[in-house]
Amino acid sequence: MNLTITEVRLTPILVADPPLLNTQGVHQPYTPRLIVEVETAGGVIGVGETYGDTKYLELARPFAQKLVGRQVGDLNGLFGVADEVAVDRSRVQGQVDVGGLRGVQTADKLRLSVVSGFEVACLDALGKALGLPVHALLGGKVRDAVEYSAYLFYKWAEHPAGVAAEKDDWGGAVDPAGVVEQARKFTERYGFTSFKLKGGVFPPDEEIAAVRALAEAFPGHPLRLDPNGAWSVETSLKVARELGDVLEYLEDPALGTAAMAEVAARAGVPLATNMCVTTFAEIKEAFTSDAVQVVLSDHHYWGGLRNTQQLAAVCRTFGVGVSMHSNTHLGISLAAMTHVASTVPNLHHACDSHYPWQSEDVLTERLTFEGGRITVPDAPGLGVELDRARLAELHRRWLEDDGSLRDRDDAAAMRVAEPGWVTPSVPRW
Ligand code: GKR
Ligand code: MG
Repeated sequence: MNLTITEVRLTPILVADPPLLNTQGVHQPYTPRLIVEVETAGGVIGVGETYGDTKYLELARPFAQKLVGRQVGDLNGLFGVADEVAVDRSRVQGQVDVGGLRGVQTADKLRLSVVSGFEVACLDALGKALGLPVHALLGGKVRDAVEYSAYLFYKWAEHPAGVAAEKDDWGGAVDPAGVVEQARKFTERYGFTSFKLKGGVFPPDEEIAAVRALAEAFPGHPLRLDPNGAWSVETSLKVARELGDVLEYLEDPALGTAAMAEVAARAGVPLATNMCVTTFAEIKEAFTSDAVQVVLSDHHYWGGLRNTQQLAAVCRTFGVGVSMHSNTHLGISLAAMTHVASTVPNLHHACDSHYPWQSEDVLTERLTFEGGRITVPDAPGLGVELDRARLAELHRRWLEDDGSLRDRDDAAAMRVAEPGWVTPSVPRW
């Protein structure tokens, strides 16, 4: 069996996305993703997926070239390749985007997000070559199905008039009744039993009312609210007081570890984060100050599936919970999330996934939720198959774009409806 990498293909694509609202603005009608294919001398092809904005592509392209000639099983070596690429492209180092929805975006995090796409593709290829599912390569599943939560968003019925977009059948949701209606659709279509509402969009009292309405409509079901750091410490504490009896956890109410620690000390509800603990370096301060009780891992920016397992082990050591964050993603990433989640013993909360919002995919068969769960695939590799015709179509969309959609920009999309909109740089409420 020859496991030498002979070719690596990168295919940037644009995927349809509904007008989902968050504190930065609204999702654009199409969002970029990058599909990675790693081919071995033995003719096995592994697939991976990661963020597809230009800054990721600029790192992924030289990375791909350096992979040729290496062994597909040399997963630790991927981090060395990432370092080489970063040194070659030193201008990317130090690039920082403060206050993004995924926390501070350092050069290191960009690098790790690129590594994750290649790591997943290598694991898929290795699994296919050995006839083993990815979860077996990660030490074996400890559960047969992984539970996901319904990821509710305030949403316009359509993208603004005049904006080219695909239609969706979710309808609008801009008040408590709309949120409950959306939650019902999620339960009918996918059987989810826990719910997360993306907040930070409307004044906190309106979002409190929406969560209360969910609690009445779905008594006893786990609920979460995530304003992506849009609130001050005082506002966070007020929301915690008013919703403490129905929340499983409050996610990133305030921005930064210090503010989260202040909230956590008095909130009386657990705090979760995908914003203030996004790298290993951020763990010490957050855990020693008790700023967070649940870390939401995203295997993309944590640097892959094996790093996600390491994060879970650190969380276990400190008695901190772990679950999974999601950004707009397709089935390859969902399969990767499901494999790694199946191997984490201390996973006690349903994982997030945007997948139901994505009507398009690059797989021959979509992954399906049953009772809010995805059965862990036991086929070799990730257990998914690339639909090349679909991939080519979505790539054509990327090629034909004038550049305005190749980098996700929720604030720019919001300005179409609200000229002058700027993403707030301080807590909005
Ligand atoms: O898709 O609008 C969105 C979310 O707000 C996403 O960007 C966040 O990264 O889902 C994420 C979160 O939990 O913070
Ligand atoms: Mg979040």
